[in-house]
Amino acid sequence: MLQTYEANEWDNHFPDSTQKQAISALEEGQILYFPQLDFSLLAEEQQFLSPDYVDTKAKHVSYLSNHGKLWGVRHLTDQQHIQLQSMLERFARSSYRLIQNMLTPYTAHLIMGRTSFRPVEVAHRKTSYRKDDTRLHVDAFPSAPNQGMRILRVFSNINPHGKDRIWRIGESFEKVAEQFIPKINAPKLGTRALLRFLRITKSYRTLYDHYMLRMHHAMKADNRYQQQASQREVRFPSGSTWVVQTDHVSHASMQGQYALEQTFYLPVKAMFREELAPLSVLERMLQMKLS
Ligand SMILES: O=C(O)CCC(=O)C(=O)O
Ligand SMILES: [Fe+2]
Repeated sequence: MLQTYEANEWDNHFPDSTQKQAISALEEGQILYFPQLDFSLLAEEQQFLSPDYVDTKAKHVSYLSNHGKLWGVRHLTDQQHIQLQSMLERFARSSYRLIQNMLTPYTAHLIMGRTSFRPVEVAHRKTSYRKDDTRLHVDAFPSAPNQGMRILRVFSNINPHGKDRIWRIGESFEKVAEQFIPKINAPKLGTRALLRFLRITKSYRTLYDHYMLRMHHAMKADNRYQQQASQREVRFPSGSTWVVQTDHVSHASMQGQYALEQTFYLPVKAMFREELAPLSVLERMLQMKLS
């Protein structure tokens, strides 16, 4: 479930053999775990270790490196806005370097997604079931269809009080899909075009996105499944970093405060074993093209 690496620098170079092994592990649904890879904050960034700067309507602070845009914030002076933005930019760049060093063959295909800062205690967050990440799920974003691309994420626990971030990891993607996909109806005619026309979705919601989103909702809605599905608790200590493809790995975030996260998108064609992609698994199961 976890593949552990002793690296303690974001620029650490990994030999080819380690990289190959890491890519295989990742594509098979394992988590690359770096217990000593700490993201340290600068002195002036320590002030942001408080939930006060997150807009109450948002789950966390978000940042788009390519656009230099920070949102989901409140109570910031202009100077603090710049400081917080530069903290997220530094994390975005560090994460990119880690992927570049560890998963070099992916780099040419990698698309930079959102960076987030998560200073709110996970266990206390009140949300609707669909937004409730304390329930086992695979990631699928309602307004940002990824059209089959892989979701590759880097998380760092930066808790200053030594508190773990606690996840549950569920069963394999195939097992999840076998249980939920047969119960999901095909989309209604015209709905996906309308969502795009109204700009509710940022790009066209493909059949793949439809099934992934419905599966995400169905998993979270099923209380019995949440309790009875085979699962394991995993603790990520403060000062550790992990890399995971969250569209493939069933996960739930149970406890923890103060994390940084970087999302990347990766086209399926960049994978060593394309047949392991959720897109390929669902296409085999439904016996049709989904992209
Ligand atoms: O914040 C976390 O620990 C992960 C939450 C989660 O499931 C997600 O962001 O997809
Ligand atoms: Fe998630």
